[in-house]
Amino acid sequence: MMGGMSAALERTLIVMPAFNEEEAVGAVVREVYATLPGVHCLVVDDGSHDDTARRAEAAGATVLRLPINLGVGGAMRAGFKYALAQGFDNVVQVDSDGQHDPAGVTELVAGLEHHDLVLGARFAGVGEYTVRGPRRWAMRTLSGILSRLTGTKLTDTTSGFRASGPRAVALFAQHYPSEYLGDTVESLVIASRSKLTVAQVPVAMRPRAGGVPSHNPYKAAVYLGRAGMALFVALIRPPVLVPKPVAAG
Ligand SMILES: Nc1nc2c(ncn2[C@@H]2O[C@H](COP(=O)(O)OP(=O)(O)O)[C@@H](O)[C@H]2O)c(=O)[nH]1
Ligand SMILES: [Mg+2]
Repeated sequence: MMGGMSAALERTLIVMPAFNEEEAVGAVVREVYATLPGVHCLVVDDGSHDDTARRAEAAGATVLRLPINLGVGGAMRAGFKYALAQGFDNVVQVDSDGQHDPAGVTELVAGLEHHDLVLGARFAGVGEYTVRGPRRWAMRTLSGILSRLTGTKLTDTTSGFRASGPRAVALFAQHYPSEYLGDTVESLVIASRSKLTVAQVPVAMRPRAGGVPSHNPYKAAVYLGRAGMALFVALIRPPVLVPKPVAAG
C-alpha cells in the first residue's frame, strides 16, 4: 500500500498557481517536498510583481513564469500542458498561500485509483474553514447543481484543492476555463460532459500563511452570476471525449 502510494506520487505533478505570493510560496514548496516524498512541484508564477519566482525556485520548485497575468485558470492550463508534455500521470493543484495542507494530497491521489477527478472538500466535517455571505450561498447553489450533473454528492465545488488523473490531465491541457472563479466550477462541467468520474474527499483548510487574498467583496458579489453563466456556457458546448488510456505493463 505504501509502495503503491509513493509510486503514484512520483507520477504526480503538484501545480501551484501563484500571484504575488512571496511571503508564503517558499514555505509551501518546502512543506510539499517534506510531506510528499518523490513528488514534483511546478509553481506557475502568473506575472507577479514581487519575489515569488525567485523564492519558489530557491525552495526547489520548477518555476514557469508567465509574462502576463492569465488568472488561476490560465495558469492551471499551462500546468496541465506541462504535465502532459513531461509525462506525468496526475496533477494536484495546491495553492501557494498555504491554505491547502499538503498532507491531504495523499488521499486525493489515492482517490484517483477509482476516479478521474478528486476534489478536496472543505465543508465535509474536517477543519474549521467558513465562508459567509453571497459567496457561501453561491457555493451551495452550485454544489447542488453540480452534484446532479456529476451524479455524486459534492459539497464544495469551488475548491481548488483537487487531483486530476490521466484522462483529466489530457482534457484540461486542452480545455480549462480561465474566467475569474469560474475555473473550478466550469472544469467540473467539462469533466462530467466528457464522461469523467468525479469524487470528493474531506480536507481541512488552513488560513493563508501570509500575503493577501485575490478576492474583494465586489468581485465576490458578482461571483454567482459569473459562475451561473459559466455553467450555462459549459452546458451548451459540445462535449470533448477523451479516450481511456491503455493500461501500462
Ligand atoms: N496564477 C495565478 N494565481 C493566482 C491569481 N490570483 C490568485 N492566485 C493564486 O491562487 C491561489 C488562491 O488564491 P487566493 O487569493 O488565496 O483565493 P482564495 O483562497 O479563494 O481566497 C493562491 O495560490 C494565489 O496565489 C492569478 O491571477 N494568477
Ligand atoms: Mg487562498
